[in-house]
Amino acid sequence: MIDIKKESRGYIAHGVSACAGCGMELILRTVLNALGQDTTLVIPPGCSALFCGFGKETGLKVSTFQGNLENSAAYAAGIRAGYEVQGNNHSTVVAFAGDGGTLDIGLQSLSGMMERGDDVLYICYDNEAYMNTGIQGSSATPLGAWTTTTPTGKPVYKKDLLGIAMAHGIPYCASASVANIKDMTKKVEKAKSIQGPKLLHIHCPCPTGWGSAPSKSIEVSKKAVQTGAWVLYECEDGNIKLNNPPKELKAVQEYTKLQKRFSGINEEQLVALQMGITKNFERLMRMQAE
Ligand SMILES: Cc1ncc(C[n+]2csc(CCOP(=O)(O)OP(=O)(O)O)c2C)c(N)n1
Ligand code: SF4
Ligand SMILES: [Mg+2]
Repeated sequence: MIDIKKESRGYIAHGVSACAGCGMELILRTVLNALGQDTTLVIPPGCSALFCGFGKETGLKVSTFQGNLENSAAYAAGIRAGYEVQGNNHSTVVAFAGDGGTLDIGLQSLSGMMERGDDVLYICYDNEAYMNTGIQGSSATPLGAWTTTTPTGKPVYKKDLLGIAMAHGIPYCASASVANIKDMTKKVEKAKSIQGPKLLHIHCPCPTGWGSAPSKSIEVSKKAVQTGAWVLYECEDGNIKLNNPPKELKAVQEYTKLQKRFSGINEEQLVALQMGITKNFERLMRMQAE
């Protein structure tokens, strides 16, 4: 097999682009650089589908299939099963889906994949709303954040995707962020080396939906990690490990003030958001110690 990456730069064609400062594009480039040519991708509708292309054109240099929003995990499991029948146990099969396609619409098929133990790497890039259809709130939207369907700020907390994955007892799951590309690459490589279902939940800055400056995407992501709004950790065979956790969390305003989606947040919501973040961080630290 010719490794296209050696022939050109990366596995995404030049000239194919998302909005300026999009975290999703950086995540997909990083993931494919880590996985290599022998990868088969399933991508549902969402912003990442633009890389699949239209008609006879594609922006991706690995095998890719665009499925439906509700069943990326089922498609990936089916492809894996087909490869096994053909005697192919070397290709990495990956579902690459947004938060809406994962935590809401595709959750049932993801649960089935994890329960059956299919050898699939599932990656959710989490930009915390249905961005491709105009910024509707999802169950991954944080408390207090504006979206077109939560005009006064989302009234409830974000769903805990890794908690759901851990409850299925899968061999490996982890969170990652563009705030730390080295850490993300390590986790993708580790997931590739493990047999069975793996899930990576990757925080994905979206300047268009978050109202943040395109040039500040990495800074915003770093603030998410420093405030505990996004915790970097992994769970391997049931053992939780936080990856370089901050010694002390910064106040959540350090993160929210960089994004217009939080500009209308009221005092009560801000207190609740801070409380949820602190509680979640302390809970994970306790789970690590157990
Ligand atoms: C079952 C179904 N419902 C709705 C849609 C319309 N739709 C296409 S893309 C999209 C947004 C998906 O959001 P997410 O998975 O978070 O990805 P993002 O656009 O944020 O990258 C929606 C709702 C669809 N294709 N299928
Ligand atoms: S709307 Fe957000 S996720 Fe979609 S391409 Fe633009 S920056 Fe990326
Ligand atoms: Mg989304």
